[in-house]
Amino acid sequence: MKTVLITGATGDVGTHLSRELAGKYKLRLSDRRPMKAPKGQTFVKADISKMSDALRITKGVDAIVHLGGYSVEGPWEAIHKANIIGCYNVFEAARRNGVKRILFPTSNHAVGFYRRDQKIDHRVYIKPDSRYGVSKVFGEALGSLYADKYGMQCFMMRIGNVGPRPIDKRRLSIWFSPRDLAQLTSIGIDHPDIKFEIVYGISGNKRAWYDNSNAYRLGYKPQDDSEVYAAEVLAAEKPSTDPIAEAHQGGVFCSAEEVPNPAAPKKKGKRK
Ligand code: 15L
Repeated sequence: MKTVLITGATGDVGTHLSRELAGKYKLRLSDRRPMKAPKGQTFVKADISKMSDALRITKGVDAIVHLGGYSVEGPWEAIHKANIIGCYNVFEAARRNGVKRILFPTSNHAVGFYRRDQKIDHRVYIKPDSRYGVSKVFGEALGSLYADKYGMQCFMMRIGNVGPRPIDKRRLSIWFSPRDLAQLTSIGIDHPDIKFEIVYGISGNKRAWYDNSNAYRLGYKPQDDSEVYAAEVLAAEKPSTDPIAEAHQGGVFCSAEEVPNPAAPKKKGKRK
């Protein structure tokens, strides 16, 4: 059984992922916040903005799913520490420890300034919608560098919005169910022929803005489609007062300076 490190394990995506992958891999969970590891998994407390911590947690694993970081638009200092320094530390620590495979859950916000009437694939040039989006592009660039220069196998998932169900009209296009997240992550961990790939982390949504053919080429067969929730979600949707958010795929990330985490609506700038 492969040993897989999940950073940012106490966050929303990390919680869904570790639950879904339990039993399939030997999971080593890590975060700067403490948690009790479920049976059969281990937890290691670490702050990835410190290289010594990054080196400690990446030792002896077969693959890394690097979820740890600042997960929404917010102050540059926080994004810089977690998503630029922290992300670099994880890639570099993986290289020094001889870990070949790294999965980086990048974000729809790396390309959030594409308009909603456009369909984009994995080859479009980047159009980040926020400082957060720029930090995700930085992670994609690190993946490309570490693949080309050091022969690492890097799987970049531009994640939409993970949750048990889509929460609003925009998320009907980018929803990613936990079981589809687990399936795509497993492809990233196990596919024998990964060098550097960008895929979109979304379910098989009828309303998708993405041509996800690269994920399908690698064997991804999503089981869910947000369309089953569409009538209910649209009936609850309030009319938009933000034409910039409404026109672009990244929504409010395109217009706001701070965005609350939808998984924790009362707290700003919560970490994944
Ligand atoms: C993201 O990248 C965030 O991590 C998540 O909290 C959501 O805001 C999501 O994008 C989204 O676009 O809904």
